[in-house]
Amino acid sequence: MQIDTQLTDGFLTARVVGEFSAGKTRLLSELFGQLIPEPLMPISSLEPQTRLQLEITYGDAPALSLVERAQDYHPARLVRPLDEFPDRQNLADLDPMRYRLRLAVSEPRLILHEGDGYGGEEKTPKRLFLIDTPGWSSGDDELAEQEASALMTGYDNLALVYVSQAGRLDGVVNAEHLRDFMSAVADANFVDQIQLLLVITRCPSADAPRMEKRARDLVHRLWAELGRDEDELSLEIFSVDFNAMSAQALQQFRDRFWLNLLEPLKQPVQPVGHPWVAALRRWPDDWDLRPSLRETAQLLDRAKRLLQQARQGDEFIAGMNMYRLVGLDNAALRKKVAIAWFKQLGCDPTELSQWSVPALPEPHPLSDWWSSYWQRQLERTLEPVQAFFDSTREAIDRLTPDVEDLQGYLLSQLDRPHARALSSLDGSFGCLVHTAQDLNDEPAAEKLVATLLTLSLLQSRYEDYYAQHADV
Ligand SMILES: Nc1nc2c(ncn2[C@@H]2O[C@H](COP(=O)(O)OP(=O)(O)OP(=O)(O)O)[C@@H](O)[C@H]2O)c(=O)[nH]1
Ligand SMILES: [Mg+2]
Repeated sequence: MQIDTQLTDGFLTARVVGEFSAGKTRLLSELFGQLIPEPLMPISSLEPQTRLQLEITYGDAPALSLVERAQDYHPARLVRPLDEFPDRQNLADLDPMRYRLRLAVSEPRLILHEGDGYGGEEKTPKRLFLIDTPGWSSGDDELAEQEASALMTGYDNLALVYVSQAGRLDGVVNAEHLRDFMSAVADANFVDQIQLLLVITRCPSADAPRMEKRARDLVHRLWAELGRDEDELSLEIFSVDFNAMSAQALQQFRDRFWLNLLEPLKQPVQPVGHPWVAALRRWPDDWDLRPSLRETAQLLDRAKRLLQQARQGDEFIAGMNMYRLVGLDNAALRKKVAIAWFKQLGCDPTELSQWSVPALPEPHPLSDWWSSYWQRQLERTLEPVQAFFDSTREAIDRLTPDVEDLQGYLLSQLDRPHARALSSLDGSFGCLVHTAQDLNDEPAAEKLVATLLTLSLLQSRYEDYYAQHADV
């Protein structure tokens, strides 16, 4: 159920940038909260911590892995899955320009339902990436410094997020980093307008208006120094203190953050639902159960029509009698009766044994259920029908000129198998197949699957109950 199908990696990213210990990783963790299980929670600490870029994107179930991916437009190669978030030391020998961590969370807002704009006409859903980057250190590690500045912007940016501690906003180091950052912003590719979200962490709420104004003035001044126009820049400022926020304030912050982040997409935000719903809606076309449901119903209908043809009133081979068979030997007599039988049915019913029960394409997530329940039930339902036609064939093969009353003979042989076959088609599985045809008009894949599974449970329970009490 949880296999991702049509969803592929998009090129669009939102990078989170800033000095070491600014609160970049904390911001992302707070944004996803309980969607990230404890062992996979990214590590925030008071010393430089993040070493590899951490891409957070959509997955039906939470998962963390080490991937090789130098550029946003390169496919990711899975190096190994991780069952807990590694600390800086454990990643020390990995090249940050080549390797990244990838954290999948079931946050539907990380799905770009109408694609990332690179598919041309084709708008297949894509994964959006929020990327946590290593912070700038205090300047004594030149290599780390270079890496940090190379990772500031992405190939195509939905937005860039700059994080600074309130207390460091006016610091010299931060001002220099911010200047570098602003010139990288000026050169970067954006979906629409240049979109900058600035988050001030450890900001006491009393200081918020003052800090926000200072931050805005600073950014605008640096932007003007680059010779750029204020109107080109869409700037949104947030001030938070994650350690002192109420649950309600945190939720308000999250909502406002997401709203601003996704704003350039101008795509309706999808309602948050069960992750299976999203997974089921992305099933490839050939996983659709409807054609197999229809085929099953057609098979049962065909069997029913043949059974109805097979008996006309009390006659199993209509209009035939011993008078019309006078003078024939055993073989000729049986042949003539068999031909009349085929004609009445409009086909050779021995073909019935070759009727194929529809199978699901491999690897369908419901293939076990289908083969051990659906196909099995269908075979059981058709068995008495086949048995009836086998009995007819045998009754014809036993015919001799001595039989006086042909119809009486056939009736005595076939009355019960025929009734058994009809009632098998009208049994609980036949009813389920009939009812399930209404699902052909159900547009929501998850409702179709849920209804079908519920009906099949109901049918199984009924059969169990019936089997237990049938003898009483
Ligand atoms: N009180 C308080 N602490 C915060 C806030 N934001 C972050 N912190 C703390 O600051 C420390 C650094 O946060 P991180 O999220 O690790 O910072 P970072 O920017 O990811 O740092 P690097 O990965 O080293 O670049 C952690 O101990 C956080 O818990 C905040 O709003 N208030
Ligand atoms: Mg970090």
